[in-house]
Amino acid sequence: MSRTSSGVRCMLMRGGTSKGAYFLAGDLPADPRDRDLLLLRIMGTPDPRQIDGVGGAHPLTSKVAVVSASAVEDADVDYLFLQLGVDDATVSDRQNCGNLLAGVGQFAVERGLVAAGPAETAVRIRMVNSGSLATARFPTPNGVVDYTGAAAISGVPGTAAPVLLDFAGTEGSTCGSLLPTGKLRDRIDGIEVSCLDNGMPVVLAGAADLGITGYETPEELNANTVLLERIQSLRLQAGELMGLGDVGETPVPKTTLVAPARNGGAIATRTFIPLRPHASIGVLGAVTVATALLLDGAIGHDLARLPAPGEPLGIEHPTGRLDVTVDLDTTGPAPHVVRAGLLRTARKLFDGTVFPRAY
Ligand code: NQM
Repeated sequence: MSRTSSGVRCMLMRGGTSKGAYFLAGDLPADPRDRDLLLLRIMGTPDPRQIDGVGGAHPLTSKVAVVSASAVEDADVDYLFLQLGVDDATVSDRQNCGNLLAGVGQFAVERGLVAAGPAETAVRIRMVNSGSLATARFPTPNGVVDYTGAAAISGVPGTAAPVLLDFAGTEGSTCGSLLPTGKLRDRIDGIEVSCLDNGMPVVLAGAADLGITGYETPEELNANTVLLERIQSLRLQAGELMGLGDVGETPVPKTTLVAPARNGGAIATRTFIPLRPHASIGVLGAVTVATALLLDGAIGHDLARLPAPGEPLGIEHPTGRLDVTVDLDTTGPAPHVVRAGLLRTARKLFDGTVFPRAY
């Protein structure tokens, strides 16, 4: 264990459109309570500016990945995602993060958990939060991780090496089933919603039903306190219906408001995590929204411009578009997700020793 009384080995990475601190599990306390208290001190939570830690003062930059050699045969590494609060001293393992996931394979090679291939490396990752499996495939010319490349993703300036993510078993990640309320639609506060979990528990509603266009900026949405109150009411009731209990203090379910696509995609989205407007959309959030679009009767299906079968669904968001492929088997009594995939990029920002603030 490379932990001293004052410092902990840590790599800061951008994963997709998020940023977080990556640790080897062995470099952190084994007891989850001690681990979480240490992580709060490292990230600078609770404090709206996280000024005394390495957190970035937003849920998208207050994230932690804990990585270890996998305990199961069909994976190379285990990845536990922890969402740290910014203003609140909370650490939650109740959701996945497909964005930080994008950096896990490269981190595993850098730390020697997985041997790099001569040209590219595929790392099989068990997402501990849900038990789902993902494969990350990325370039490793001459056996070394190369972060440079020509892949561009919306919400991140410039280009980087492509990380291809392929998911299996994401259905019911947190709630146990794809349609946790047992229905394609529910009615809450007089509005039709769909509650789905294909990697991320999401409540979908029509933007127009909540009195917005669905094309507002995150700043405009953040200033709309009436809207935020309505979203909180929706998600609190949806949380109960989805079997998640009282979700007042937890980051899931997220809410995504949908409107017709405007930029060549399948649908336009505005997502709240859980109340802060997302600058783009989460990876597994997008996978879940794309799944809803394919289900006749779910919110979004009728608004969507669906591509030819097998083609990616363009999920438009405030800073661009995330293209997702979802293979859905609808031949049985209930729809079943076969696989999902998408492209991300990730980058090592800093590798060294992080110093937690004193209590
Ligand atoms: O949905 C935001 C993000 C996420 C999580 C969130 C994510 C995902 O943008 O898989 O990536 O929903 O909290 O990183």
